Amino acid sequence: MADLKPEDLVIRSLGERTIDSPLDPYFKECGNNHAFYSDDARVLVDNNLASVRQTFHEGREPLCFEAAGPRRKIFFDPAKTICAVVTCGGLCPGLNDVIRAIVMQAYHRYGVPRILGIPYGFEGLIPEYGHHIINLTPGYVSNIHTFGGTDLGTSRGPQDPSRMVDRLQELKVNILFVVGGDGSQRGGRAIQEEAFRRGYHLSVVGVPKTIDNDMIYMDKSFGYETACAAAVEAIHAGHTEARSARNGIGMVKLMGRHSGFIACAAAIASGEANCVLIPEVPFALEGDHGVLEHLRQRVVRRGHAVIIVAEGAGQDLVETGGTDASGNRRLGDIGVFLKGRIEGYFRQCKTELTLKYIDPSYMIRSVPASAQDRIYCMRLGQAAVHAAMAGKSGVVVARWHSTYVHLPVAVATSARRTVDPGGDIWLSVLESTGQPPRFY
Ligand code: JJ5
Repeated sequence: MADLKPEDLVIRSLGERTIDSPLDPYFKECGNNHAFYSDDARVLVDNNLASVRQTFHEGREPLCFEAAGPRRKIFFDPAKTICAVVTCGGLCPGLNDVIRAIVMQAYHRYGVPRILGIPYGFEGLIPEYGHHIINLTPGYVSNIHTFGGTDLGTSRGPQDPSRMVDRLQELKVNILFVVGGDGSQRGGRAIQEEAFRRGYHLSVVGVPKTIDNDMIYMDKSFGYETACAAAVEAIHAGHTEARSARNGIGMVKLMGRHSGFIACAAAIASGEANCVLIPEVPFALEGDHGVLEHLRQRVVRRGHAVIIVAEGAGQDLVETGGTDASGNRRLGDIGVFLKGRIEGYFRQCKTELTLKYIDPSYMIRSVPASAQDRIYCMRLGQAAVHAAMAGKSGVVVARWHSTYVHLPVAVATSARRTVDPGGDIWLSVLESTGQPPRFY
């Protein structure tokens, strides 16, 4: 969001906070006197010193996010609070860790006795689907983080906010945690607005999910590092296949509908990629300076090549049509398309070729989170519970400049983060692959 204004960053609360946090005696016992955060604690949006100086120079305060963390006074009386958790959209490493963190924090730290699991995404709030609400206890969630996927189940797509609020009211839910992507966070906001309209005190707090790492004002999204590590394994398989064949090409398609962060990171980390194609950098296939001839020359020179293609790359070249249940535009399969074109080109040039195409998307999405991602999911889940108990609503939790913050849903969903073709990540890709700066 280019032109953020201070009022865009104000976090809505359901009302005055009058209840002493049960964490107060706990923190004292732990010897931590600094654990509570005031609502005035702020984190700079732009921490570049020159920008900060400029805003002061203009007589303005620099733009800041509200810091996340436990509040001394909270809105909800834990003993009378009912929480619910829903996971939406595609799988991402760490979903179970987030569910577990929310349950453990709400139950053990705040003393919330009842936490409901909404099955299969927003569908679980529509009775006609016949899904059964799950009673989430510490016992239920204690081991779920050792598995990938989501123990709650998931589904794509929106449901009628009014009907979902009917169901939440019926279940007497006070707090809804939405673990999902931008569409689901917008869905959560629609629920929050409908509840507000009815005068129903419902706090909706989101934990943003995007395996593509394309959220703005987020250092990194949960599961992204785990996904990169799994993607490196797939690249290694592609490299092994390529090296073991005469004139072998290993082609690996990685996630990244609009942002090629996984493709770039995994390619750099693997040290085995010779060519990376991402949505942010257009490329030509044909001609002396196109991808096809570059690959052919590499194969002739070195006997093999490894090419990484992000799913959203080269969409100008492939047929597309329609949208999926989440409203995302259906992408043409650039992997299958490229495979055909590469094989056709080598045939035409009478250059022998063995091409192995690997599409590891589901293997990557379904792995359990790495140790670092587990820690991160735990912290995001804890921050979400603190925000909700304080009565914050219409927010997602994020980590920005290494600090946990509250972002209004409207800000978090206002734009996506992409790889800067003139920036240092892409430069590292060019340096590590040796591919030309442009295919034209
Ligand atoms: O329209 C979008 C969009 C807008 C912001 N489509 C995909 C991704 C996107 N973003 C980034 C984003 C991703 C996940 C979450 Cl939870 C959020 Cl809030 C934003």
